[in-house]
Amino acid sequence: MSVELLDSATICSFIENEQLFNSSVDDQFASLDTNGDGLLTYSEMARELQSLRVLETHFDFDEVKPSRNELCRLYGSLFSQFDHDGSRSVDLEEFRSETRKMLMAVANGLGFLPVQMVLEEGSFLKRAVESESTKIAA
Ligand SMILES: [Ca+2]
Repeated sequence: MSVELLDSATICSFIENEQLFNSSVDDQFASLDTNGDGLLTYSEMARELQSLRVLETHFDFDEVKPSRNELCRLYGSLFSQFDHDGSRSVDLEEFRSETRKMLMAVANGLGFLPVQMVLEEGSFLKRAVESESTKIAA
């Protein structure tokens, strides 16, 4: 984990770089798909859902700790956001489009002022920051 400065432009340029974005999403999908059947079940998604939860707490100003039941409900509703056709599993197409939507939402929430965030190694936001810094170096 590292602390990075993030602004909406960084996230937007990451999403707009289709090749980089798709390969990042594909990597993430493959690492979550532990049985390699090309579909993510709820339990395979659990790790990703938890990292989204971490994201959400950054935007949560009142520090209310949710109960276990509330967390289950939250993960369940996040999962069904990904599972567009309600098949109880998430395919690559669904994963791509929902990840894009969520990153857009983060970008909109950030606005123009950079915000410091704790980012996990290999997370989408971390990749966005890395791609931005290599662009500046180049
Ligand atoms: Ca699977």
